[in-house]
Amino acid sequence: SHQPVPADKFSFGLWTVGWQGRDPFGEATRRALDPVETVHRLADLGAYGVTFHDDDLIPPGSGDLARETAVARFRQALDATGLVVPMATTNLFTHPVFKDGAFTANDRDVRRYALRKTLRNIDLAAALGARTYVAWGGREGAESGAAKDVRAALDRMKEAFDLLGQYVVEQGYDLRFAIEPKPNEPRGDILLPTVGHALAFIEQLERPELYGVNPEVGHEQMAGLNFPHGIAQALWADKLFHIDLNGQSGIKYDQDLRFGAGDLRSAFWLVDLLETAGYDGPRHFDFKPPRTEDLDGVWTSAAGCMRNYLLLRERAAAFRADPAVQDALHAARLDQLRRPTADDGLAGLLADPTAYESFDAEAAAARGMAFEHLDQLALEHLMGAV
Ligand code: 3MF
Ligand code: MG
Ligand code: MG
Ligand code: MG
Repeated sequence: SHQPVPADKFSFGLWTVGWQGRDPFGEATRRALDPVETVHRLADLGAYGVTFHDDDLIPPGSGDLARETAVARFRQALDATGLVVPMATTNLFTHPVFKDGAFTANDRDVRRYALRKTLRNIDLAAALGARTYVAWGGREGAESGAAKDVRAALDRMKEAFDLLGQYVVEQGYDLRFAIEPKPNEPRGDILLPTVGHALAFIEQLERPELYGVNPEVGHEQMAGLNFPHGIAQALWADKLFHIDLNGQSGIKYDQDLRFGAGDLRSAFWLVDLLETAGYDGPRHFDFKPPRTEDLDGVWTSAAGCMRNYLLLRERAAAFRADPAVQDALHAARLDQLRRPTADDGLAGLLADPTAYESFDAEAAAARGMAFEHLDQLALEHLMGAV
């Protein structure tokens, strides 16, 4: 069915549908949304979860009473709709105090404030039942060379994540961290720019098992990278803790189009991968309904994210089930790739004359791979021609 249901595990950030359309060149084009209204609208559309930055839910500068009221109203909406909070995150980028970053700001007092702000929202995330805490290093970066000592900044980044991990363990929270890479925007260059950088960083932490990644479609594509390939490596490393789905057309600013818009072919392979690789986390949309839209357009855009995912899920399943595709996969020797190269061991490999002495490299080189036929079948399925 193309009608989303909670079992599909679709979730949205408050800041996505709530984006008012402010950009570097223009003012807001839409009014602010009340988080309670958002929870009800998302539930009506068939989503299962809602996520938030601390500041999305609790307006910055709120006193204790206003904070408690905001949280209580939100909880009430969750209870009324059955929506869950699978993930929460911290806004460490909007306030001017974070202009040089948060965990890696050169100012030590800014770093200490950023950690306290994060720890405070981790308490709220745990209280609301979140199992994943996302960390996007919004302004952890630089525009010029000497402004950031990158090795010292990575020491501070590690220090921050180790402290956050220690806190979660000491509090007994059932919460893991998902680091969100992004190559640039709003800084000229951002630390941990890609999935690969983040995966390597995690291995340097005190408790690597507590940390994974939250890759975003557009962020990897901004770096010119193949998103499904990055996701496959994260899955291979058991580190795909969460995912930000949206659309992007090539290497340009962070477009945050609705899922399915932008690079549709890449979206097809992404859904094929998520649905066949056993990923069972949220399908989280981090998109921005374009500022051309009124609020009706916002909800149309949100519904489109989910519908496009479901359509692609159907198309990908049909592709995999097609006997012609199975033949084409065999002809392209995908089954051979799954077989170990030297299941006879190093000694067997060295002793096997067919592996080298009598191997006919010219004949092997002349064998076509039949990938074009395979990819054409994929396109036909994607375009609904079969
Ligand atoms: C920026 C993003 C962020 C993160 C969010 C969650 C505002 O490009 O993608 O969205 O996803 O901060 O940590
Ligand atoms: Mg984006
Ligand atoms: Mg983004
Ligand atoms: Mg994101």
